[in-house]
Amino acid sequence: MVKHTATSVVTIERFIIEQEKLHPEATGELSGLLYDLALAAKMIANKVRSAGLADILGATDLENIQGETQQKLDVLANEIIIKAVDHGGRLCAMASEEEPGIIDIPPHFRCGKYCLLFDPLDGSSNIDVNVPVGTIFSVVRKITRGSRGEMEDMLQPGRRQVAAGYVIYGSSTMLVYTTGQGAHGFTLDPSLGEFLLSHPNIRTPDVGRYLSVNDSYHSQWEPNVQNLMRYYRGQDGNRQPMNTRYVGSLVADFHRNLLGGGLFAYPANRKNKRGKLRLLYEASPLAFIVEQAGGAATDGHERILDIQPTELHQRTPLFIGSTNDVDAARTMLSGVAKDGSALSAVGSVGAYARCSAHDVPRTPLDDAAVRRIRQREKHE
Ligand code: AFP
Repeated sequence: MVKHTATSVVTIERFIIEQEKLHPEATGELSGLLYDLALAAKMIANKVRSAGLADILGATDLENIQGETQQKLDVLANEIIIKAVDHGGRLCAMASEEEPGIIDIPPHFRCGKYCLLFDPLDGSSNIDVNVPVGTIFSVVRKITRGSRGEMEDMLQPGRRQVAAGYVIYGSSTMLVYTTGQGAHGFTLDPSLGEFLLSHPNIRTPDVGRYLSVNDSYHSQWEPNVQNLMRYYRGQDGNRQPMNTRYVGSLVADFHRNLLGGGLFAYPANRKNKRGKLRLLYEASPLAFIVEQAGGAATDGHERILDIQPTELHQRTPLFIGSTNDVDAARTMLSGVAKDGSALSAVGSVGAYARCSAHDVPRTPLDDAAVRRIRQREKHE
């Protein structure tokens, strides 16, 4: 792989082409799709940036499949993505968080070997108050025989993704993506109109600094989730308290934690038995990215990337971010440990060593490693 220095200017196009060369068998279809998505992201960024100026704010009367009120920018972003990718001959079908069923490729366009699943504008209820929003996408390979994509193609576990990414429309617009060779971030240079490589090979810290969770659900959580949150906050005396930061816009919360280290949690609660977030449009693509950056993601029992989806708009509880913090969730929610004291009893400050990318069981850290982590936490 080409080594880029901090001063070399690398456009996303150049980077995608360089990555493609690592696969001699590649046909260029995935590269073309990623480039089309980058173009869609620039178009959406443009709309988001001028949202306060144009008369496109506020909710429409439409309701999406989740029963939530759609914002006008959701509708626009959805259309922009579909139009940017439907004609390139790379896709056989699409699915969007904003649409009830599979989105077919128009009959006059050629079908390709990939399926795209996306959330066009996540966190859109925040648009009116100028809080960052984002786009999330996931690409899987077609597995059925016909030329058109079918439900079976869409309902694949996240580990089969060939690419995933997100775009954050914040103080600057950033696109972060992976094709399974690390997670790489690009910042949009508005004067050039190009995404430039700004965060090559992102690595997320093993132990998180931030905890992102909506506390207003506290009384609706199961007791084991309440205990887990007490542990993260250092209230049970078993770890340094994490800093709470919650934007309420998944991409913004995830992005901060990916770079700074931390855990985003959206547990199930009494009202939402499967949580709120969607497996295919939100949890799976972000799980692919976080694992590529050295982090992890679980629903509390199972690795997110191993969950077999059964429906397009399936929801899942989500604990995603720094590996040791995600391990604490898995350990406490699956009943292996009831509280943080049990975690430290197995030789951890909420920290388990990673054997490899995702294998379980994990080995407890040795005493020297625990001392190093405690030392590091003290200095943070
Ligand atoms: P909206 O798209 O309706 O704003 O929902 C955003 C979101 O799906 C995700 O981005 C947030 O993390 C989460 O919901 C916030 O949900 P709560 O308001 O229940 O905390």
